[in-house]
Amino acid sequence: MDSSALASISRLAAPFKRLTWVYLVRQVRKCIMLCLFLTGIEDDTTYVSKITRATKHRNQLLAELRTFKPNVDLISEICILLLGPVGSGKSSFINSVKSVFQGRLIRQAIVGSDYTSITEQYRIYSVKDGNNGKSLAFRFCDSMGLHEKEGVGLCVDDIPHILKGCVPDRYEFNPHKPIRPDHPTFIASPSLKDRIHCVAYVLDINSIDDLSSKMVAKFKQVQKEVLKCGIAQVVLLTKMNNCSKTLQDNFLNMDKSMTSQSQIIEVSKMLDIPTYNIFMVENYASELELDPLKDTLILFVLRQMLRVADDILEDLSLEETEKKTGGD
Ligand SMILES: Nc1nc2c(ncn2[C@@H]2O[C@H](COP(=O)(O)OP(=O)(O)O)[C@@H](O)[C@H]2O)c(=O)[nH]1
Ligand SMILES: [Mg+2]
Repeated sequence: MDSSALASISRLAAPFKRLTWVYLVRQVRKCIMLCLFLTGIEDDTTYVSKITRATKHRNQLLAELRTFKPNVDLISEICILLLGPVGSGKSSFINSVKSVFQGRLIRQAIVGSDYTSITEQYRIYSVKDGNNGKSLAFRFCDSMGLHEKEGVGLCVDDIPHILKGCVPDRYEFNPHKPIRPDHPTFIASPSLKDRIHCVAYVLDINSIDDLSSKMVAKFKQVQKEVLKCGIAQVVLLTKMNNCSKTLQDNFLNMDKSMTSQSQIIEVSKMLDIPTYNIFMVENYASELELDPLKDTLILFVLRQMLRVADDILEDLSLEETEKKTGGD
């Protein structure tokens, strides 16, 4: 065979050689993936990639919330009131938010599901930025738990006073008697900054079906007061198990992943609150270390709450300005 014939054969064979190489590389890659899977390393690589992505999102949300400022000049902090049955996770949510900003677990708000161990005090908590120790532009109000029975738990007649900002930090609730304007610590002329700007109804996601009709009626009673004051309302469903699985690690579309959940649809119907204002969260309970996946969800939920409050605040501030100027 002459050299020109050899050259044309080799030209003709070139694409097949390349195909063979591609085929070989693919086979080797498949073998490596199979070995990794069999040795359990593949799971680890997926886990590491999940944590890396969660950490990135957590840090972005942290940066955004650290510089958050309410839209309205009249206030420097958005005040979120948590309302819900005893044991639903109100205090744990406050501790969880504090923990994420401090970079370590904080157990400041008293946590406990035993009725007798529950404090009857109204508490207002600011949240500090672990980087510089400064207070962030939001705070939480932790109240006594709601109970279906009258004379047990937070008295509904206390609610308008709490919403208007008349109840001071550390006020001791009396389930039988609401605070009165002649109480020595009653805040008689609260300004917009003392008011509640967002109410979050907190419910254990696993006990939605067990909520009695009396409890739902109590919620409706409370909602009536909240609506009368023109305050933003959201729902926080706590104790979600394995948040990353439910959200399918879709950090960019967490709102979409949430609103499609059956519990959210159920609560939306029950409390007549749109699905986009109902959030799921997994609080820190018995953990010893922070988890970037949990942090991301906690921060995401907090950001959504602040956005809802901010939108409504413009209306409230207008009302306040009108009051000051005598409605001119
Ligand atoms: N697993 C789990 N436990 C939680 C969660 N939130 C709260 N808890 C636990 O539920 C119990 C009641 O929580 P707590 O914050 O005191 O509820 P509160 O009465 O509404 O303030 C405590 O034992 C918490 O550790 C959560 O998201 N997941
Ligand atoms: Mg509590």
